[in-house]
Amino acid sequence: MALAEKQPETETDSETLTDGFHLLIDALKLNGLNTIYNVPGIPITDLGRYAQAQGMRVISFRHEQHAGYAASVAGFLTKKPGVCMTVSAPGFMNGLTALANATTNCWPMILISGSSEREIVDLAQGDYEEMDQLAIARPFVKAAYRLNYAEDIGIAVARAYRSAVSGRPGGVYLDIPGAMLGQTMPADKGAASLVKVIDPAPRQTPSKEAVARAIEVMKSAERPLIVIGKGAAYDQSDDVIKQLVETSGYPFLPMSMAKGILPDTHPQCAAAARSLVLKESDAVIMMGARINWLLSHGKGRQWGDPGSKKFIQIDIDPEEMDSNVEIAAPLVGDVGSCAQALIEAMKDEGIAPPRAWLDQVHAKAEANMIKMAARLKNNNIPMDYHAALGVLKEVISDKPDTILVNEGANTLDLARSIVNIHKPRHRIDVGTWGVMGIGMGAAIAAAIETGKPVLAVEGDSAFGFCGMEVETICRYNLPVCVVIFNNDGIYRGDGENWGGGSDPATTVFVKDSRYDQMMTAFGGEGHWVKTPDELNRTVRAALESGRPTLINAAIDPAAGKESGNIGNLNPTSVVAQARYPQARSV
Ligand code: OXT
Ligand code: ADP
Ligand code: MG
Repeated sequence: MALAEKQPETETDSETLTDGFHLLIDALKLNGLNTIYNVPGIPITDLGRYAQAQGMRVISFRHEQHAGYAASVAGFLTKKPGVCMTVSAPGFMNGLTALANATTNCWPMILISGSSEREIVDLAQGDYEEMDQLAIARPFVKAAYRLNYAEDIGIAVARAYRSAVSGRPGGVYLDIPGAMLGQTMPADKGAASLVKVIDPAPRQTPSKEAVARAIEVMKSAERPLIVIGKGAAYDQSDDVIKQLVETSGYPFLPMSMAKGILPDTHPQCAAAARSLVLKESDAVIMMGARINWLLSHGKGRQWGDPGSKKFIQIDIDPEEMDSNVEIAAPLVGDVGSCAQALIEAMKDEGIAPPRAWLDQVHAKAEANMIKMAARLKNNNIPMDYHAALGVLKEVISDKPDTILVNEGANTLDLARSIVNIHKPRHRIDVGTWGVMGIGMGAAIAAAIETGKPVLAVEGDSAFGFCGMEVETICRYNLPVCVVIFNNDGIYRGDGENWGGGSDPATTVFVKDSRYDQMMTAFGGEGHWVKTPDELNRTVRAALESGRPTLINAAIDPAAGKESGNIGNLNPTSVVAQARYPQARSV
């Protein structure tokens, strides 16, 4: 339809008219999207105000990237698209990183950005914050839509919702040229134009043949394993997953954000025997987990002899099959339906792993846990990671409802293996990209969406990417306790300038930085702690009080490893090794 035919009505009675602002708010609310994570500015400042006036929760951040991370985590936690709203060009670009991260992690999110008028953008006439945002968003999302007419808002929001959550979830971009918001139309026609999505992510059951194929693999398995990924956590079929694991008797290995679907303390948990189960297993059920870099692409020494195992893969996305290794039994569908189908098909098939395999896994896990336990109870000053995490492990065990947010390198890798998670979706971390800076957005979304206490365990570098959002935490008075593992740097705080100059090393920060004062600056609690005992007392007090708190925990600058557990991914060369003898020791 031509633009001229769609000009707004001319009545002035605000009772009988509605506008783009209100239709957008009504469309979101109609679909149960009641929270917006945003940074205000032209042209969406009033949209945020009106949304708040209409009863929506509008959480304003200091930077769009963190509003975006919060929206994506809201999507992960709720199975509904998290909504982030930004201004045009620079605000949009800031939000786009988070939108791309949502797509990468398979989390549903809608980024709504204000934009300049099409006719000016298309002729590149230099508008305020001009950018062809729709085109730029496309490579990073499942779908990107532009809204030119207020009367299309209903259908556009429905399409965005459905695109974000159906099939493999991901990011969706919705472009709203500022003038569209001001368009008016009769209120009754506007109300009739709204669309409530029905069954946007239908359950998807695998075929009988596919299930039979999987059962054949399971029947011949001598050393079976179930790898559970964050797609399973997202699915929220916690009881069915538990039933499958317990009925099969298979050891299970949780990927980091799948920890807690079954508690890490479950007798079948093989997290502490990771190397053994990956290498020695002969049949692996992948459940909502991609065989990507986090699993060495299913190849190499970690996985034992090539061809030594068969894979069954449960995934909502058929294209995921055979992406890295041959999948003997693809089960395309949602985790809950596939797990249920397996449980039913397993009956009377006598599927049970040989005792010897379970004993072997158990013995390895026990040995690793005993080794670990011995390291957790030290009182070294300065503290090392193990002592500090030993404290946090006990705290989470006593308060299992606490949601753990975790980022950094050593801070991440050690917390993942040390701190047990007891409930589903109670661990949020750097995800598939290993991205730093998700911490404060994730903590804010976790607190807002669940109302539960949040413990954010942050490397000092990781925190630096998002630290200003402590003001947001204070402003909304959220029950978030941030613990910074302050080792004065990235990986370690004792690096040196290899050129011998007076500039600090590339990986070190100001020694003994008072991050705690950032929280007190905004009215929260701040503590600088140096012993496990002080850490224990202050964290427990923070979680009990629910007050925004930042605990600056002094960690030995020499305690960390270069790149944590993934130092092997750093490129090097014989030239570099010869030129810099130091390179061999980091
Ligand atoms: O079986 P074996 O014997 O092998 O033992 C294993 C387990 O069985 C055992 N285990 C246990 N033992 C006992 N008890 C229990 N409960 C237990 N559980 C497990 O422990 C071992 C190891 O087990 P794990 O951890 O499961 O296995 P592993 O081998 O590590 O698993 C492999 C992986 C790949 C699955 C795992 O390592 C993983 O998930 N890794 C994720 C890594 C990641 O994503 N890292 C973040 C990125 S690093 C880097 O890129 C950083 N940057 C650059 C940058 C980034 N990322 N982003 C942006 C926007 N810009 C720049 C930066 C700047 S990190 C970083 C900052 C770092 O500094 P900080 O100050 O923030 O942090 P610090 O390092 O603390 O200073
Ligand atoms: P992890 O990092 O925990 O290993 P990944 O993010 O790599 O997990 O994998 C998640 C997988 O789960 C993706 O391939 C995605 O398509 C899939 N997935 C997402 N939601 C569902 C669902 N409801 N049912 C089945 N698979 C799902
Ligand atoms: Mg650090």
